[in-house]
Amino acid sequence: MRIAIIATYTHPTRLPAKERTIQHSSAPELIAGLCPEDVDIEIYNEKEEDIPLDRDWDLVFFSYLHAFYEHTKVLSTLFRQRGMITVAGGRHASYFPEDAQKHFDAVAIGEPEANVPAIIEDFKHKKLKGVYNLPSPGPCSIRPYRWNLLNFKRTRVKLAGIEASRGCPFACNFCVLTGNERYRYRPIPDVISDIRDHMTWNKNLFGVMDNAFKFLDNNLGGSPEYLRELCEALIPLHKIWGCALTFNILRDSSLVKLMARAGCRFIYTGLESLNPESIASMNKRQNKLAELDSVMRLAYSSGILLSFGLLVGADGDTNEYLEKLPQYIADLGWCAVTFVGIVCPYPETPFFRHVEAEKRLLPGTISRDYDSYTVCHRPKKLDPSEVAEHYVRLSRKLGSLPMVLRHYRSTFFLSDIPRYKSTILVSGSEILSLRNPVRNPSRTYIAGRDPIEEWDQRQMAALGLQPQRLT
Ligand code: B12
Ligand code: SF4
Repeated sequence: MRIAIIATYTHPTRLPAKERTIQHSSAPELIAGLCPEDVDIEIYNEKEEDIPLDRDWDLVFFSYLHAFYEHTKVLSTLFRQRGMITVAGGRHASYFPEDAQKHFDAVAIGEPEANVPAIIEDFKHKKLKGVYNLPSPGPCSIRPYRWNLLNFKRTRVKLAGIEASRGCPFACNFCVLTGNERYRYRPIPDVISDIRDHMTWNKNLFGVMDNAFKFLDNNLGGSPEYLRELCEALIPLHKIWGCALTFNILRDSSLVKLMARAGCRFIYTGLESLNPESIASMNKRQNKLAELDSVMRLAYSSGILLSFGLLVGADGDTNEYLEKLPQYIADLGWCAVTFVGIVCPYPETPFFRHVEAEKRLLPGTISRDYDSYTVCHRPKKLDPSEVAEHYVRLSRKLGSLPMVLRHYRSTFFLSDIPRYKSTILVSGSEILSLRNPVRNPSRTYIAGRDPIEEWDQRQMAALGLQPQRLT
């Protein structure tokens, strides 16, 4: 039996662009680990590689987010025309299973640990059902990912990823987890044995990524006690790792130092905004803006690169704030921003319900628009076109070479801990990548105004597919 597991992707520019990046979906390796050992498995990550449309598999699993749905429907329809059986899974499929059932043979809702083995068993016996929604045994049932299927010659800057927890205890109003996913974590011995006994290492780039991995968790610091125990257990492994976590952990000096001793070299935190009114509107009160300088000092002097994500278009944002944002960042003296996006009302979030009730969603949005690079709603104090203009300008400004040089200058000499300096050097490319989403001058970044990818448009017309309208 031949199985393909594909994480699909469409580029924010809506051009047929590929990107080499550390950030990939790890769903293919996870799902491969749930398949029986005697099947042939191929995994694909469309962010870096094209999907071969001429290959033959018996069963194709797709993992996709909202913005990749139209494209994934096309791929599924083409494969089904050639007799292959397709399965949809992931956050969008779980929220819109009825829509997905029109385009895939089966839809898996929620976590895959019980669903995937059931799908394969039913497929073998020609008894595939339309929907699989088996209760999840939770993250303690996570099996070792099939990292041995990663081909670092194809995905050259990918790092092996692992989950220690799922969900998040916070409740930011724009986050797809809020109200949908409880916070739970895995037994620490399971995490350690996965890393020690199963993980594979990327030896590219003269070894700067060797023995390094990333935690995929939305918030590795969901329980500070758990994180402390996890770090203690990681110390003997002598690995290098990165993660995403929340501001409250960054303020805990003994925990940040312990993380550095355990091999942590990079942390990503959703700072979202330097505007207190916007922070309050997002229900992101864990972010203490007055402590920004001290948390950065603590992280970098401990040997950890701390990078931030920013969102524009929140309800407290004004033209004045967004115009001055680069200056606010410059005044901080050091602040590596590696993600800039537009606040997105994902349909399963409290934010969507809020702007929908106030009739502030833009008309004519389709799932392709829900990518955090397209304005889908009308903020309280800005026009959608103003949000788009600020977004493009900020991405260019914050993703520029002078920003990288300032980042290097302000952080390079702050620690001598092994592999700190190489991490700082590699992070320059993540800062420059802020420009990648805005490399299409004909894109307006406003929902309903930009056509979807040309190839998808043509295929959809030929196959009779309609985009999924969300407003
Ligand atoms: C790597 C990553 C990316 C990669 C790959 C995206 C992808 N296809 O997942 C890139 C860089 C492309 C990306 C981009 C963005 N991302 Co991102 N990303 C992640 C991250 C850190 C890890 C994803 C991952 O590999 N997880 C591990 C895998 C195993 O789990 P999973 O993908 O969540 O899938 C679970 C289930 O859905 C299910 N499942 C998934 N696929 C399938 C398939 C089948 C067949 C089955 C049975 C089950 C199944 O199994 C998993 C375990 O329960 C997550 C955080 C997280 N912990 O998930 C955010 C996350 C997915 N990203 C998010 C966001 C907001 C973004 C961005 C807007 C920018 C940003 N802030 O990072 C963009 C825009 C994406 C878009 N255009 O819509 C949100 C959700 C977005 C959404 N649309 O729902 C998340 C949840 C982070 C968060 N809490 O905000 N991201
Ligand atoms: S802290 Fe991050 S993962 Fe947790 S609810 Fe907020 S945005 Fe989502």
